[in-house]
Amino acid sequence: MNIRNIAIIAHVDHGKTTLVDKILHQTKLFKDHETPGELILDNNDLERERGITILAKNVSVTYNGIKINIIDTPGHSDFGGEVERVLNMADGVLLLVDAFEGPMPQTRFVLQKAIQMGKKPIVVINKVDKPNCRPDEVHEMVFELMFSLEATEDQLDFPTIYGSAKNGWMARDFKTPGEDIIPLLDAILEHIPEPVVMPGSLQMLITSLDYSSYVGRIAIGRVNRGALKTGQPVSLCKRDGKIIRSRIKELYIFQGMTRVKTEEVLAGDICALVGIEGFDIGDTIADFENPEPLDPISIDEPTMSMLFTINNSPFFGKEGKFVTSRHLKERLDKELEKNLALRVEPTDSADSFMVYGRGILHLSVLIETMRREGYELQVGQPQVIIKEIGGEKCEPIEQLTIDVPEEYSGRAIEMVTQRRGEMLNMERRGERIHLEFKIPSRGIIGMSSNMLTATAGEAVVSHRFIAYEPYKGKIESRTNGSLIVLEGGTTFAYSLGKLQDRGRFFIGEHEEVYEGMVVGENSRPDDMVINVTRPKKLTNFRASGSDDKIVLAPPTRFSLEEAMEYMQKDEYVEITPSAIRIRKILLKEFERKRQGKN
Ligand SMILES: Nc1nc2c(ncn2[C@@H]2O[C@H](COP(=O)(O)OP(=O)(O)OP(=O)(O)O)[C@@H](O)[C@H]2O)c(=O)[nH]1
Ligand SMILES: [Mg+2]
Repeated sequence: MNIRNIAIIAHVDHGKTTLVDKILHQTKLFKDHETPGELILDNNDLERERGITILAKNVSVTYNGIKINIIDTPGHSDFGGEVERVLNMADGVLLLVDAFEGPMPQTRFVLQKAIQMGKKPIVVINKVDKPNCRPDEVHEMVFELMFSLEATEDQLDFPTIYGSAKNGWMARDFKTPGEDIIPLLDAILEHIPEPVVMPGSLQMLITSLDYSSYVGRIAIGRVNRGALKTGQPVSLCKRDGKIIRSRIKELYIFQGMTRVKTEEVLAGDICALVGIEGFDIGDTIADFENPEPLDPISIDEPTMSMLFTINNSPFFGKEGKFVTSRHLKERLDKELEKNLALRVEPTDSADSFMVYGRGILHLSVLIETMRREGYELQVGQPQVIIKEIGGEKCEPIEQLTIDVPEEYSGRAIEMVTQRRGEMLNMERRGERIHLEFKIPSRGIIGMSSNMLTATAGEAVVSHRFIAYEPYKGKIESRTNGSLIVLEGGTTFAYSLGKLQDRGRFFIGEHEEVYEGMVVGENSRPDDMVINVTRPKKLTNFRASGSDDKIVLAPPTRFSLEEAMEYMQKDEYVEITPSAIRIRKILLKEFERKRQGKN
């Protein structure tokens, strides 16, 4: 069969999408006059801006008469479940590893899944153009990692390709850079097995989905046995054993970056189809008369929850288009159609919903998308999901790695230990120290910005969920209180200037604020209410402003994720298309005092 199915897997930022890009270029998908730019696959706004892949994507190219279906996967650990699922469509993987960083937590996770599922790996040591990279050492590390993951003989006998996806070359040997990525394509044809097709009636596992507002949900998967035809009646085998009779309306295969309509798809190929009602990920599309389901696949359980509520700040409705609880509910319902790891539950209040996800990034991507669409909302502090397992209170635990220059390693270790992290390993890698810890997810929330500050921006931090373990006890969170606005209005340099020694500010002069808004961080542990809207009193002798050239320190501006990690339990983050503000849930000081007493 003239097909190869591969998934590209790696830790975040190791260069997967860049490589897929180059493969698409190399196989002359683009006519010379078309210049689609870089990272054409990261095609939604957020992916482009942040340079990360959020959703796995299928593309396909033809090389030497053979069709290669390629699945580009996200590298961030919040989306690990997605990678695991789409591996079901592949026979082999390209494991990309950064020639400088070497294997990272997510490398281990995705590789382990691929090894367990029996996929044949090709190792690509990428970014060999980086100064101080160490391809040989990294190669050795990958081998050891594979060995420790109990790879089979055949898997351990992996071919290795070196190169620079960015510079558009791949070669068997990193000392002799090439001009193109042909050596990688050759290795794929040579080493990745073609799909094995078993005899039997139709089977296709639905492993992924897409959503279109015209046709609704689109099922994506690989035809395991038999063939699919347009118009064909089929059975949909649900996870719970139920069988729904259905018919295929439209069939598509992947070609380059697009999907093309087709009449028939044979076993071994990957396709997308429209017309099946009521399917979920993990269901099997099977023969109409004689349905035989495949084993269902599991979907990651959420590990984090957050309250979503309508905006009820004094600035409600000023900046957004969609602001009511009905808007919020409809938007969340729509999201559930395609965001597989997301759960939404109603609360006692019709204005609020409990939203469950895989982590800060997973949830912040949703919130950021909503604000761009014109929504206003508020969110509560993210909480990890505590479970009772065998009568014991358990919490999510993560593996955390930190790479820092030696001089900062002491501070990094101290910070992690304070948050109930346990050091597992420490080794020198060149000028830097590589640290490995086990730590409750709770401890990681809010840590990364502090870690960067403590290490002069040098720390490379990475973490991923390992398992639920017994609760590790209280963790001290932020040790600074908030600076809270006493009276709404416009901020003045005069009043901000006088308060500069109280802490750091999140706002500058001439900004609109409201009572109860958090505008800074107190240098002391308690909250403090301050007056930032008082102008300098005019006197008869001088015109205002002439004598007070106040120099304000530039304010700290939080990104959405930073704000989510920074906020306290009694605060909300207010999100509108034009602003991200932190506020007290109770805006008036007397209300907060009264609640504090109860
Ligand atoms: N120096 C160097 N940089 C590279 C190379 N390949 C990719 N990069 C850069 O690394 C960054 C991340 O590349 P991506 O291709 O987006 O990485 P990714 O693995 O798809 O990332 P996620 O999808 O978010 O997991 C980009 O800034 C690339 O330009 C390379 O060979 N050398
Ligand atoms: Mg990517």
